[in-house]
Amino acid sequence: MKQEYMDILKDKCDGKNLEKLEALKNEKVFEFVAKYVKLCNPASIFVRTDSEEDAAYLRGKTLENAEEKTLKTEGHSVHFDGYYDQARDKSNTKYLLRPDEVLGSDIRSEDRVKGLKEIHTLLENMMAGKEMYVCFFCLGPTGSKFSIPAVQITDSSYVAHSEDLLYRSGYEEFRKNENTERFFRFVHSAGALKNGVSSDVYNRRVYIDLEKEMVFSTNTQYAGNTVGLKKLSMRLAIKRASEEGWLTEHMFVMGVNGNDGKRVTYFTGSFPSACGKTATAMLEDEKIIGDDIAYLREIDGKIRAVNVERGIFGIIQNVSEKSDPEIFEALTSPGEVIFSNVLVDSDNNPRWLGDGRAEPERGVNFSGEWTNGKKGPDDNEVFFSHKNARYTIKLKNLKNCDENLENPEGVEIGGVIYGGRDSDTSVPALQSFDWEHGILSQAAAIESETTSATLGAEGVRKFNLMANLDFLSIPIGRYIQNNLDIVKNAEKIPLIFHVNYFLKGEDKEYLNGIKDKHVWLKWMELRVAGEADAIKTPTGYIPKYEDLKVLFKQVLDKEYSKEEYEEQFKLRIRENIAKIERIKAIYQKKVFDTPAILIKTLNDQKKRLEDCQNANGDYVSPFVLENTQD
Ligand code: SPV
Ligand code: MN
Repeated sequence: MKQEYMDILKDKCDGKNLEKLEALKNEKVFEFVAKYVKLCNPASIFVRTDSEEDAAYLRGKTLENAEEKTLKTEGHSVHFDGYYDQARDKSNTKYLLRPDEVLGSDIRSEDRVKGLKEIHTLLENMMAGKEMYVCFFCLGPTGSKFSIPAVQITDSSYVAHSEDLLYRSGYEEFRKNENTERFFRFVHSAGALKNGVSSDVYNRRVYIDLEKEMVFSTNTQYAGNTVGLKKLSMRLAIKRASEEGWLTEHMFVMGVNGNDGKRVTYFTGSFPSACGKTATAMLEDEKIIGDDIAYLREIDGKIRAVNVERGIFGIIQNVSEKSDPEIFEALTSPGEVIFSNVLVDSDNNPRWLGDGRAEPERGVNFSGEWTNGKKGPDDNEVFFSHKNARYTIKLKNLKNCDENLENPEGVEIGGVIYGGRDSDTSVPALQSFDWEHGILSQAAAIESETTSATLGAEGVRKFNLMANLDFLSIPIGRYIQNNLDIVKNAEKIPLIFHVNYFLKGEDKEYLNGIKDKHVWLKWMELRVAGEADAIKTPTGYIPKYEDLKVLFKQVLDKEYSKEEYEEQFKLRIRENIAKIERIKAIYQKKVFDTPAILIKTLNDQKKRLEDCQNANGDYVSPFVLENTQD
């Protein structure tokens, strides 16, 4: 280690931790750590290897620092984020760009020089009196060509602990590959703490330096802003993937059993937050690999994917024994789980909205002592548990975790699913005509209606292509082109599907039950295997009534009526045309590099819809469409 780094580190780092660092023989790591030790000025440094002893040390620290408290069930703990720190801070998350770099108007950025200066000034002495945790991770399975090494520096034991559950340890990978020069770097400080939570919310920042593949985060604890390996790394990985010809997607990866369990077909799926993505990945009796972020590559003519993570940071609202038995069981059994922003009741048990039990009258939550009817500092009513309350758990603690989670080759993808919250336009399940049609008319056209879980009015449609808009670090048009190009040398191209779990009838009630998604997945599995027929419509292929009737019986033991099918799968032409106009306006007015083929694809779809409208009216029964097949 260069003397200048040693001089900085030896004051803060005891012999044991210095040894752990030196064993890596990696000057780039020494340089990075020394630079931020000097700037942030922690009281001490802990270096995390892959050992269980180090994991236990971090768990102990979370309790000592009061960032977590133990709950009644063995292995369970709770963490609270500050009252104003309950979600990703979109307005303070920015890319640091040089004056000649342009990402587009929907992607927030800041002048690189100015932003770097600001964040380095904020970080000065920010860790004074605290311990700095230096942690090594591997994004994706270890020993895999998909994977990316990463180093996280943080002064939050909660962040380090969460990362332990969510990511593969990477210390040994760094040690094996002494010359690793290119790795993602994350620097996080929770900043000043009051009652264990970040108190300086006005100086909350998440700044992304794409050039150095580095992200800074200050004055926040909420995992979406701080766990570098999650959404922060995703932004870096989208850029790297674009340069190297693969994809980083906001996708789950899961296996669906087919042919009476003799076949597994793997799917990836992209849905905006709070649209059923985790619930889909976690379907009972199917196989979960991941619920949030996937890397996809074309290898030997096939599209293969890995889960970037090894754990889940999932929304806990509405997880009940009835709706999500697999996860409910894991959340109520002994084992390592971090609950965040739930309520802790007088028995020291976690409680959350929609947990299927009688609502508590009092307890402790992210607002402090809570009783029914409490108003927060902003005068809003405080629910007993936050709508974005979450759980953090290792996937291997789930009964339905797939054996390929750690497969360095990933899994071959048979189908890709896109979805959003749409009350009145798309049918519940739809297959695109081909890859290009799916990417352009479905993935690039995702809109999702806001819920009461987000700020602002409810039911407003928000454009969110591939459910990835929040994380794009390249211009939108290029990102779409990358999605088109990934299959250009593929021999087996995955099918693309679109789902809508949120369709409502005239009475504003949902037309589908919460479990119906399982039927759509089974239908898709049959389509990939070539074992189900479909009806061609102007927007894509839809299931046949006869097939769904059988599947509803098999999967849910439910009689599925012709009337239900007709109402759910009728083609809503007026709404579909209106959607095309909205999406076209975005691509024509707001996106500067829209691929020409996108507008053509939307125009062709509009023409097919208009022809159908002229022949059949605004709303067309699937039975009519079936009888007019060419
Ligand atoms: C999401 O909001 O899409 C999440 C949680 O997966 S967060 O870590 O906040 O991004
Ligand atoms: Mn997500």
